[in-house]
Amino acid sequence: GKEKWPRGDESVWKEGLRSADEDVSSITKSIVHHVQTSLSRQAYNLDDLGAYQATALSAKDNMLLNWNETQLAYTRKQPKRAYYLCIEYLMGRTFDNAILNLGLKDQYREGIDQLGFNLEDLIDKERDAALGNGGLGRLAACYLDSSSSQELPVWGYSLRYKYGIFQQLIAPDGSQLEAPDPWLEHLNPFEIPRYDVQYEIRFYGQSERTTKGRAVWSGGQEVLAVAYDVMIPGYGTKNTNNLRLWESKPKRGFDLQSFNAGDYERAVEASNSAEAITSVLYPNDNTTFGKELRLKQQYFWTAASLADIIRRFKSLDKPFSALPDYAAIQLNDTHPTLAIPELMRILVDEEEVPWDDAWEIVTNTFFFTNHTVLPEALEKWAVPLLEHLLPRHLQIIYDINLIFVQSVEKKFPGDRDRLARMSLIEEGYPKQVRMAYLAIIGSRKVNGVAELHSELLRTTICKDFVEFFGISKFGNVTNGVTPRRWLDQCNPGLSALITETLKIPKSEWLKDLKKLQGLLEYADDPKFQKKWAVVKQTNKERLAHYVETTLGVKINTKAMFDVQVKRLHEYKRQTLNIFGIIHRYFTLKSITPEERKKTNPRVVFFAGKAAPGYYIAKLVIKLIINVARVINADPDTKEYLQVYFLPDYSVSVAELLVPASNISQHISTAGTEASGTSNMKFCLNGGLLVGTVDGANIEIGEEIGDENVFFFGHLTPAVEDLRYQHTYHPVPIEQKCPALAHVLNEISAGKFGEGQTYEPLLNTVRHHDHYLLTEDFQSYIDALKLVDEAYLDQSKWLKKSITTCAKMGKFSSDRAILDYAEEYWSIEPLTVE
Ligand code: C3B
Repeated sequence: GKEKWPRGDESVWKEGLRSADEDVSSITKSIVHHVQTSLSRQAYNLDDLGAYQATALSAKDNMLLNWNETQLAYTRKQPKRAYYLCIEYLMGRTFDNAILNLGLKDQYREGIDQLGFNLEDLIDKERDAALGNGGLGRLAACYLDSSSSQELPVWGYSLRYKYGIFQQLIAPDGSQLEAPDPWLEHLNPFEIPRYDVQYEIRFYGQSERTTKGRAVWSGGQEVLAVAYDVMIPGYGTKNTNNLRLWESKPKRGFDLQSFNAGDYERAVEASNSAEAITSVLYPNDNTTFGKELRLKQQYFWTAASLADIIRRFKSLDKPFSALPDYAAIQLNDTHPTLAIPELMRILVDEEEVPWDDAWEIVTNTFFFTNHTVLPEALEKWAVPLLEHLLPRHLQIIYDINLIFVQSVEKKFPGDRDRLARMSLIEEGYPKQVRMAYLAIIGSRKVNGVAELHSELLRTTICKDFVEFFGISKFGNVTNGVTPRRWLDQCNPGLSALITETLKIPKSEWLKDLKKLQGLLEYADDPKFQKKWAVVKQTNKERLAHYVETTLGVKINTKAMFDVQVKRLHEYKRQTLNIFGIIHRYFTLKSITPEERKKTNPRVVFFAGKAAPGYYIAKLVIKLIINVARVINADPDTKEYLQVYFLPDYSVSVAELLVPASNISQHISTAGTEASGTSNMKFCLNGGLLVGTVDGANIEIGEEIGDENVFFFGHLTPAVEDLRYQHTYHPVPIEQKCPALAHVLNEISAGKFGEGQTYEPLLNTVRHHDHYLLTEDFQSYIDALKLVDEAYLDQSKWLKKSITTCAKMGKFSSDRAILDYAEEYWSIEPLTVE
């Protein structure tokens, strides 16, 4: 028969539908409406926070309309979708980005002005959504922006942590202190609770094998996963994807059985433990911790996400063998690897798919990205813990392993060492499950995040697996960053200059970043260089203003701004930087005032958090702060060298620092930084790099020309040999690198506060020197000398700066996400009309 309108009168429905508020007067009406209703306030008692909330709600309405259209289009057209499972999304602020992507920033600015507020002040009222530690989480956020902007059907899945990454405070003695980040304590205008989307997630209990490889898992504890949706607007398109965050809740308000038995306390305890699962983000970056609650988080999130994906797939009424034609699931690092045994469990135990067919489906649905080769970051879970928390999953892992090991034996008969090396189970007390190996064998393809890193994977961690599966399973997708947030939004001056110079609409180059190459013909043009320099200077003053209001210090904005901002980690070598600064300070002290006047004045900024349990990293912060204290107060040198540690680094602080830098430092020991992504952001904003031949630095050099990067240090192939020598044929640091030895001795002697405090840190360099500071120090100092010389010739410097920006097109996350879409997920753009 004829299709009927679902309910009631279609025309009444259609009349009720709202359209977007795109002109200034509809925008102000919508804001006033939200003040009146959503906030139940009035013009008379509205402060900046309230005005921000009402304005954000109005922007949310606009996004929701597009979000609805997008989801409807997906439901109707049933394209293959990709699901990006990442345990961290470091989103930062949403409002500014939303109105930019909607193309309504000017209209909102004017509307807010008419209502008597200032747009920038309102933007500043938003708290960062800091559900991530560093690079991995920020990459996920950039990829969501690009997937919407490129009109790709991609959904993100993660956890709705009640507390994001901790707030960093600095004690008077320079120690890092941690405070919770209650980011949800005010209304969050950008999330939609979906109380109708809930799944029950089981933990503990017993698993009993039945027939045909199946089992029944029962008992234990059941927890509810409730969905919260976050809209991801694309730039210059209606396409608006979704990030679905799970919150844990007790299954019933509290455990009735215990309640009836009169044990109220126990009942409340059960409800607390359910809620604990999504209460806080683990603050470790590039290390594992092995805590039961973390494993619970991983399973809770992957099980809820898979239940959701499978429910959606089942509504299509297709056989399970078609799952890989409708869904690609990206495992971002090993954190969601339990999705592999979980999908096996759903298919085999619940849907009664034969084991081999289920495995075929699994290995065509999942894709795996590795983000680090650091051994301390390779996840392994103790077998007894898994057995206790997820008994059925452990059985499945054992079954997968048995079949896998048999196939290895078949291909390499009698090679027992190989079997032990490749087994999912590492022998020892206790036995451990190697999550990376499970992710490799359970996925269609595996990739690293920069050329060097992917090559290191193929030759180290994945070597045996390359020999078993063949090389074509192991690819590379070099990371990228979104030019919307990391240029247009954070550097409006540069964005405007680029648009004016290229003489094309902003929307064109922002979505096709290779178009920046059009700037090359102006790289030598003095008039253009002047404009370029003015933009940088304005950004430096904006940063100086921020520093003045937060630290209460005035900064010389005429000096070169030198920035190192990233998580504190020994492999990232903030130590090299601070030791270099001390060396520079001693050098400045040793020359005459006349000679000093000829030097290049430098202001060095550090920022970054240390994991709360990472003792050495915290000592580095303390050292930086105490060195800064001495240097900044020295009347002989303070005009030429200043050092600042900006507390509580965040996405929003990065948006101030990145556009203001003249030079930034990416100086990890060769072979340790998988990619790095802030290196891309600095270059995109015309900042130059000092860097090692590591991660994406290498590809940046290839694009912009090695002569435009200040490279230094040993190369990856030398690292292993050097470490061997340090261990077995150590040479005293006084011989190996006298300049560095002098720096360490002065620290020991108490030049920067109680020397004893720093001994454990200094000893990591004096003994073993795993990160090879003594090997790279001299070449680092030499590189910085070249930086100084280059900066003194401003016209040459500006040419390098313009050329750098112009050639950064490759590093747009649009390129990266399209690469995943084509080479991995096989999904296609779908334009929402
Ligand atoms: C990071 C790596 O340390 C960076 O080199 C890389 O650019 C980003 O991932 C994105 O790929 N990383 C992280 O932030 N956390 C981890 N646990 C592992 C890697």
